[in-house]
Amino acid sequence: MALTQIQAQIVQLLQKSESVLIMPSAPPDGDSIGSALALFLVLKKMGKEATVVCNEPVPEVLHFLPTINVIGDNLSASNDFVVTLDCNNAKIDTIKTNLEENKVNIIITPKSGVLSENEVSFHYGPSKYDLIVVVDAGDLSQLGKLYEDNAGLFSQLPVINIDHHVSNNHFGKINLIDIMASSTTELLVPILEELSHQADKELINENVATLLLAGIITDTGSFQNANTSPKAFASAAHLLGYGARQQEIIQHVYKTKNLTMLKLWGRVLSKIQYDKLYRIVWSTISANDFQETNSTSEETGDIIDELMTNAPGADVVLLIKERSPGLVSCSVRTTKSSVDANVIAEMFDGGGHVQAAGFKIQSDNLGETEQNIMQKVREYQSKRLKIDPGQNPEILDANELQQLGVFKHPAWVNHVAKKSDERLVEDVLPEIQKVTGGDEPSIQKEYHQLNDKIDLAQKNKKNKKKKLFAGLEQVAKKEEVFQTPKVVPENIVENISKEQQEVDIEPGVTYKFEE
Ligand SMILES: [Mn+2]
Repeated sequence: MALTQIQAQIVQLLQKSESVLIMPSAPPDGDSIGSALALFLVLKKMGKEATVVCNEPVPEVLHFLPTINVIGDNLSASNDFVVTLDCNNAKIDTIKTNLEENKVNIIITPKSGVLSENEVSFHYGPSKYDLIVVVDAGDLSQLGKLYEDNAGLFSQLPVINIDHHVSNNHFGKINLIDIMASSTTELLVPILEELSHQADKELINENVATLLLAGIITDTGSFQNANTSPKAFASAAHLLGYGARQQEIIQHVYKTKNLTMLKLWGRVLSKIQYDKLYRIVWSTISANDFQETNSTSEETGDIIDELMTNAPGADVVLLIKERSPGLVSCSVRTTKSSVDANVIAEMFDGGGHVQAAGFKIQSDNLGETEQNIMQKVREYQSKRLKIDPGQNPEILDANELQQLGVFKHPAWVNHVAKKSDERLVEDVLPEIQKVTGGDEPSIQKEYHQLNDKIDLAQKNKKNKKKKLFAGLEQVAKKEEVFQTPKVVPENIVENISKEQQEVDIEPGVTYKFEE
């Protein structure tokens, strides 16, 4: 397939460069890390120097990714600030420096002639890199301190910006921005293939393919989010052809939910609120919640997405977190594309996609910030829904929602989600392998058939969700309840703890309880 002009420029620049600095957005996710490491491996195979740096720690669920250990957290780039003096008009006799409080004076004595300010210029010292590639970041501020501390580097070196966020502000010299792409890794596939083609050797091995597929799977929520396009399926199928280890990704990302995360889930559910009038579901996580459940803000990634599947009737889902002292962050999801999460996030100087976005607010008062956020989001909704501004919200709290049976027991949700992920990926992906190489109409047709399949799988998932609610109090207090029932062949579920004997059980499944 012919490359676009921008893709071709990127290929050319990558080929020309010798030492590339690769920067994923922070906090890192499966897509930003997958993109950065896939590019790293390919450049290394081309015999180039490559460095990946990220400002924030990689979430533990992603530690299985190949070559994850190469990611550094600081830049050894030169920070030298060079003052240059043009000596055409005067010969130099001596140069001295002296320190005066917080200033340094450079004293230059001419042998002959006169020096003037016109002869002085400034620049940064030579860098060990010759190119910067920023992946999956809408804005340079998403690189955090690494950008702030090395701003000079960014004006000195060419920057390639590869991203799929609506909010991307085209900060690069070359900008490959496709908001229709499921993920940044999807955008990298044709570029890495072209590099292979021109190098006349295969640069995409199983590890590279696994990294690229990890970006697609995590950014589409395992092909369930609205951004799952025909191209996402086609790219995924293509990557399987390269030997991408899809099971490994699913196993680590979706099937390993640790106890601390489930405890945090309990906290989130016990604080959930639903504004029926303005159609908003939200919850908060305080610094205390993180501390007492021994979890970190990196572990909240999936919570908002699972909150979504449990928010019937809501348009907007918000998760407000006290991320670090003085910093509150908020994840925004919308349940339909006519409600724009990016617009909501922009009201608070954040950004993202149409149905998934986020923002940060400097504040050390979570309660007050929550109120401010809710007020603005209600204003947004009142315009959309044509509600008289100032009309009182109708709020249901966790207990009322529990009585209505709206929210499910997290252990059950987890159990169902696991089973459904297995079915979705195992059933669907091998079939879309056939799509590779197909023309546009046939891809579209395949895609619609696959979509029907997914709808069916999701319907099954919903039917299977039983009212297995053992009480939110229990959720927050009893750790044992969170242990997911182990599924063994022939629908036998073993090692159910004593507490779970009180809950309903699914027909056709044999449960074995602990002694
Ligand atoms: Mn992404």
